[in-house]
Amino acid sequence: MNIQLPRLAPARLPALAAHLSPLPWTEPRVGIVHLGLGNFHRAHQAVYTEDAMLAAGGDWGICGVSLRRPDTRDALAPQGGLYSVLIRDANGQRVRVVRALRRVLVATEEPDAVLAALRDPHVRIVTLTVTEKGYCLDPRTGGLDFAHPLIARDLRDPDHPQSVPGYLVAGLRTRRDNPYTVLSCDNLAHNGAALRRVVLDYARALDAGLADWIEDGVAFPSTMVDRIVPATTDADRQAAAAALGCVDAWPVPAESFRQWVIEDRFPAGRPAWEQAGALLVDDVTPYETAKLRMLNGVHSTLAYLALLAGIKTVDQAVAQADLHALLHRMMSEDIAPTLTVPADFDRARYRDDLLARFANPTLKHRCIQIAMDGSQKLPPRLLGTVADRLRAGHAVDRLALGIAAWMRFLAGRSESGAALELNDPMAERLRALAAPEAPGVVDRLLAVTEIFPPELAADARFTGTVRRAYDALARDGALATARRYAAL
Ligand code: CS2
Repeated sequence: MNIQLPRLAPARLPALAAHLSPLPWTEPRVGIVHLGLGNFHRAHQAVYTEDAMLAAGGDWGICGVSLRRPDTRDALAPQGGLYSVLIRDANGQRVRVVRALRRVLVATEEPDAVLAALRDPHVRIVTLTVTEKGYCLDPRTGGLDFAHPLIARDLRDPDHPQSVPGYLVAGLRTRRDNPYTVLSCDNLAHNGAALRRVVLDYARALDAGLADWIEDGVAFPSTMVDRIVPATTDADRQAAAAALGCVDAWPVPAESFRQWVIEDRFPAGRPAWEQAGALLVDDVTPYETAKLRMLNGVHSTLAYLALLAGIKTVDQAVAQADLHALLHRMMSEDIAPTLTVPADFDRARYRDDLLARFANPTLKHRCIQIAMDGSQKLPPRLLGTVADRLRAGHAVDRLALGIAAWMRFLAGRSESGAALELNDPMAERLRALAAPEAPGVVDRLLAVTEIFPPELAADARFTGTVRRAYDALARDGALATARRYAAL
C-alpha cells in the first residue's frame, strides 16, 4: 500500500489534538531569536519555552536561525515551523507537535533578515546552540580567536557579519536603549561567561565605547542544558508519519528526561521557564560542572572506546559489561569526588540515572555523533577533572584511557579495520598527528596547545598515564583494556 500522506502544517493542527497540549494556545509574537537551529534546540529550549507560554502566556515565539545550512529551513518552512518530538523511553514513544518556532531563517541566504530579527525591539532574548566551535574561542587565552577566518573577516566588515560574535554585536550595537539578554545553551564550562568574553573581545576590537556598554549593560547568564537528542534518521521520519498521519520532514527523537538550570539574570524579561520545569538559580556552576564531567565526559569516553571495539550505539556500549564497569568506576571514584554540589545533590543517584539513560534502547544514539568535535569537547569534559585530580595527588588512569581512546580513534580505523569518520574542525591536523605508524603519537597530540594546556602536557604523571593507556589499547584492544582499568 502506498498512500500519499499530507504534509504537517498549521491547517492540520485540529486533527493532531492527541499530540498537542490540551492547554489553550495563542499564537505568540517572536520574542526570542535562536542561533543554531539544530535538533537539540528543538527538543530542549523550544519545548521549555512552549510549555512556559502554555502555562503563563507571553510573546516568546522563536525565530530560529541556521547559521549555514538551509536544510532545516527547507524542511520546516513548508510546515509553518511545526515539527514533532519523538519522546522515547522504555515505556515506548510519545509524539508531541511543537508550535513555538514561528520563523526559520538561514543566515548565509538572508543575512539582512537575521539582522532585522536581532534588531526587532520585541526580541528580548537571543539564545544559542552553536556548538563549542561556534564561539571562535582561543582556548589558550580563553578569549576570542582573532586568527579565526570568520572573525578576521567580520572585523573588516562588521555590518555584514558571519560569525556568532559578529551577529550578536551587530544586533546589540543598534539597541543601546533596550539590549537583549544573550543566553548560551552549549556544553561549555561557564558558557555565559565564555560567550561574554568573546563578544567583548570582538566589540572592543571595533569600538571601545561599545564594548564598555556591553560590559555594563548586557546580561549573559550561564545555563546547564541536558537532554539526549540523537540525530534524525529515516526510520524516525517514518515513525513520525505513522503517529501523526502526516509527513514531518524533520522530526526530532529525544529521551523523555530533560533538565535546564538557568542563572536568573534577564533584565529584559523572560518566559516563565520555571513553570515548565526549569530551575532558575543564582549560580549554575555546580550543576554545569556535574553535568559536563559526569554525563558528557563519560559519554565521550564511552563513544571512543566503543567505536574502537566496533560498537555503534550508546545503549549497546553500556550493555557491554566491561564498558559499564569502567564507567561506573570512573563516575564513582574519579569524577564525583571532584564535584562541589548542592547539599541535596545525590552523586550516586545521578550516576545511576545517567547509566540508565545511556541504556535507553529506543534512542539508538550513535557513538559517532558523540565522537565528533573531540578537539573542542575533551577540555571541558575531561581535562578539568584530570587537572583537579592531579592537584589532589590522585590517579588519573581511567580519565587518561578516554583521552587515549580519542587518540586512537583519530587514526580513523576500528580494531577490526572498519573506517571511522573524523568530523572535527581540526580534523586534518589531528589525523596527520595521529597516524599510528609513526612513533610518538601521544606526545605529538599532547603538544597541541589548543587542546592540552601546557601545564598538563608538562606533567609527567599525566603524560605517562596517557602513553600507558594508548599502548594498552594498541596491544589488548578497547574491551580488555576497559576491563583491566575498571578494576584498577
Ligand atoms: C553528547 C551530548 O553529542 C555529544 O557529545 O555528549 O550531546 C549529550 O547527549 C547532551 O549533552 C545531553 O544533554
